[in-house]
Amino acid sequence: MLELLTEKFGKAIGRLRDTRKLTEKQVNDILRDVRTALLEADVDYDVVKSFIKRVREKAINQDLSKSPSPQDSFLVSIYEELVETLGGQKKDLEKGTVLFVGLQGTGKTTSIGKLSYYLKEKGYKVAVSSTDVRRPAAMLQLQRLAEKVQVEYYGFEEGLTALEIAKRAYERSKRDGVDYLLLDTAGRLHVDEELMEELRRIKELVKPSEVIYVADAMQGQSALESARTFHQLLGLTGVLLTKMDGDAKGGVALSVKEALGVSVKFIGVGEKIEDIEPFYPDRIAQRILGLGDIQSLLEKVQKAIPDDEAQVMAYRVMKGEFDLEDLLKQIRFIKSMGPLDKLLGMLPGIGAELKHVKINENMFKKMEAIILSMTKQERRNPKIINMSRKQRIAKGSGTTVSDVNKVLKEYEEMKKAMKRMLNARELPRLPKMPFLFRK
Ligand SMILES: Nc1nc2c(ncn2[C@@H]2O[C@H](COP(=O)(O)OP(=O)(O)OP(=O)(O)O)[C@@H](O)[C@H]2O)c(=O)[nH]1
Ligand SMILES: [Mg+2]
Repeated sequence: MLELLTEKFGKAIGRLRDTRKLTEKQVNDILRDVRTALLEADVDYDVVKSFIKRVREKAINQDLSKSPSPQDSFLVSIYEELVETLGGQKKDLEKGTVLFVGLQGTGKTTSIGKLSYYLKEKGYKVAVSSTDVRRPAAMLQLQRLAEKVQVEYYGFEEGLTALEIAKRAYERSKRDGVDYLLLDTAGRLHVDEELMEELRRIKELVKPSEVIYVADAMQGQSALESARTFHQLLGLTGVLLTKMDGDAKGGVALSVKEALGVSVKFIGVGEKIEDIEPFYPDRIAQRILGLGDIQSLLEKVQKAIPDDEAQVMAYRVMKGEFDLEDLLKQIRFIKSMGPLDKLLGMLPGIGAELKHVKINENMFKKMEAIILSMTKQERRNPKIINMSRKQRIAKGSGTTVSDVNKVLKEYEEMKKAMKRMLNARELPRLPKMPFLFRK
């Protein structure tokens, strides 16, 4: 996701870091690179123009030559304006009835499933319902998702109109005291009057707290054209961008705020139920600028490793007791966090390079198999693993002795690295702003 932008920005930022003195010419050169990066990533032309203008004005007003570190100041300007372009402050989803609208196949129903999961995990009471009466399969799709996530699905007898369903679902949600009622609507191939009229009347009836436009990021700028029509008629309050995991260049994410005046609130990053992320402009800007998305990464890790487990493990590492049982646990945690390339993409500086590396998920499976073929005693005390034991382990896991050696070596290195890390006593606190990169 956003790899292209990250890669292209990387070039401009690299140039910035390599300069000793930041002259006006260099500022212009860097801004030209930034401009190209944005245009190539399919960011709306007007958005690019105004972005560059704002950064340049900021640079002039600040008088970079007077700054103790002109490079950092300039980079901060780029960062700040990027955050602004992406929507500024992250805004939460208002409680109440949330109406999802958009063209056919953009991911409305799937996203409602994901979002109901996301909100339920946060402890909210969620219900979903579908007004897509033209296609019974569409309602069934939502019902299945609701069953999977275990949130309430409001189904009604056949033959009701979309409006009647909306009304009943709304009334029931009030009675049930739900925090969020997520209301699905039918999609169309093109913006058409009948659909717009139906949506308008649903809106009037349920007075939604949010009207979320679901857009397919792969469609690039054209996704925004129809969004404008929806916005005029319905007054959107936010956008959910789906398929950000695909080959989308990501430009839409940067164009939404300026084009519509509302922000992206969530992004879909895969087909699975947990593949949804709230959209944090500051974190995304950090990611694009190659500063990594440390915060999101931490959240992911914290979710996968329960606090007390993590503490026990840290304590064991410090005492030099980190053994292969612990490693096995770690492998399982990592696996439970989902595809590794997604995870690593959030790390500072790695995102852009990652494009060329193929993360070998099989490696983890192999490691797991090897460790599982060891006896408990061996896992607790890897020192006793001699040649004949290695042969037995290799055979048991369907690998070779050299594979076993690799795992053992990796374990030793990991143990050392972890110890070093914890010995640094206090891990540096993560700064909110990217002041990190003085050479
Ligand atoms: N890769 C990927 N696929 C997605 C994402 N969101 C949705 N999809 C896929 O997009 C397809 C369409 O999704 P739906 O949720 O049925 O779309 P819809 O907007 O409800 O479609 P209609 O009801 O026909 O208008 C499905 O195959 C989803 O799995 C995403 O974030 N990433
Ligand atoms: Mg649907």
